[in-house]
Amino acid sequence: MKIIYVFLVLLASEVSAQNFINPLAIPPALTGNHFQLNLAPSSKQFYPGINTNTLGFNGDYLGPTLFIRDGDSVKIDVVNGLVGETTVHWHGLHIPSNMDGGPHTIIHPNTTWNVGFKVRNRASTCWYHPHPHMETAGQVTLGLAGLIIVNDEEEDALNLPRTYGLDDFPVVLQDRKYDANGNFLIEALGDSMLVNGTAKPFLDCPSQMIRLRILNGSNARIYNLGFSDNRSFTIIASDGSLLPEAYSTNRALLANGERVEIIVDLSNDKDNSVVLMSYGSELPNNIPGGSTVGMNGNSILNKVDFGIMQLNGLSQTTNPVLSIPTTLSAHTPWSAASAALTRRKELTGQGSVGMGNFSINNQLFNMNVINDTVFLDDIEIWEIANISNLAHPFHIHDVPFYVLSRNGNAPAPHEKGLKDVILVRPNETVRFITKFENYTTGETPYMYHCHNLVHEDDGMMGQFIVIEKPVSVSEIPLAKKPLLYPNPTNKKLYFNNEDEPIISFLIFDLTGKTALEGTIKMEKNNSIDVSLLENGLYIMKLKSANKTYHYKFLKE
Ligand SMILES: [Cu+2]
Repeated sequence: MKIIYVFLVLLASEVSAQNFINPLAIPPALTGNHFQLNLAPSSKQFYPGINTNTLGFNGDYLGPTLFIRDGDSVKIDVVNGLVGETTVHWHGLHIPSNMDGGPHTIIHPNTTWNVGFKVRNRASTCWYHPHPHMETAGQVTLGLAGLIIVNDEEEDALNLPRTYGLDDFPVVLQDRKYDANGNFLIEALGDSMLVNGTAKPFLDCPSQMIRLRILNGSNARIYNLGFSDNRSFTIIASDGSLLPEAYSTNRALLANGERVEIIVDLSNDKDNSVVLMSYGSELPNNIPGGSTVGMNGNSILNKVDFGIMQLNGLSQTTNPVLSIPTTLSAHTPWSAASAALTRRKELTGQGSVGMGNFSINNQLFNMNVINDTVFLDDIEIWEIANISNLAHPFHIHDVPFYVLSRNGNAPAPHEKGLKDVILVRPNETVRFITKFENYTTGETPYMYHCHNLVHEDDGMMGQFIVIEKPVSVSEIPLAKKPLLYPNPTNKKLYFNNEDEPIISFLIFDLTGKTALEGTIKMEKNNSIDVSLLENGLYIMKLKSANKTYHYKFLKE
């Protein structure tokens, strides 16, 4: 009982005392082109004398930082030493869907998943974490997450701090809640902080420009980052790239799954300390962490300003970075006019941080339903409208995007780089543009979802496939693919299925909504009556016993 009592006192002093007594753990760096990640159960003392059950990649909590480079071919062997199934998703990387580690790509216990891909990303801070259906929050809470640092030539050429662990530091933010035995509770909001798995951390820094690569690795809490003396800092990167221009500010709002790279000027801070804070008191009620009320959402860290980590200024390194460039990175976002279509996603439902009936377009995730079909090399605008009562961070796999507008306004300076998570507040509509290039999906769809891990596990997720743009009917060689004609049509679509009997069909519109479906009698020539469909473009899926064919047709 004595241990438990001491433990609770430690937690209660978290907010008020702000005593930063433990050196920040820096995850080991792995370089090269072939990595091995072993997932295994473990335990760790976050507080002295209290053992907490954990999961880790190659260790007791979190995982190593993987350094990869644009253009390189990379292999990762993922060994599942857990009791149950898992998947591992490479968040932010543009890679084939069967390597993406979504919920369909299960790694069974005691098996190895061999991952291989070519790096096609700009210099950025990405991360990896499990993505099993309905169990993501649980596995991430116990410790399964790690960073990926992508390098490229453009970033190499800039005078930026980039010596890992010396002037360039990973900062993984996680709030946690413990039970009376000191084990993690799988909940939306925690009541104490871990940074890189360190409680009450301090970081000894050279008194010069330092770079923090900050990941919000929390289940639901959103951080309003700033420093205890309200000093300005410089944002240099968003999720998927450097920003076009360095942006000086004294606050950075960081939602779940988002990354921000900041430069902090400590050149006048030798023998001085400054605390990285979350100014939670400034958050509105509808941002997780900004409200003191709500089922499954209570926490002593809510709606208050709290210290996260103390930076101590020590001596400078031999070649300190003392100033950074203003212009960082070249960006030419696709123009809205080049988009093939606008796809609207409504964030729907009502609830609180840790529970509710949140969904996307009023549809809960179903592993067997493809919500959207995208054509390879199409540029699309996605319009994310939050009509629910809570802010949600929307994340899309496969491709990073550029923000076009937020409630009609041009993106803020810190949202002008590539992103893969975007926070959408209630009554907000965010439009982003992206190009679905390089990869069709084959058997494995890509995901999009709310990155509040509790909402994601509860079904606030959808999936899309990327297929070759259907060629015109005249280009389809006979017998390879059933003929579909006439196209356009105003009444009936005929298809010839001499070689391979078609047994069913599904017609959906370009937003993925099913318009018509049915079965086909096995006869030589068949037709489908589409006269009741509204005029417009549709996708037709014809299924034989072994194959599925996709067509685009116009009803007029
Ligand atoms: Cu959500």
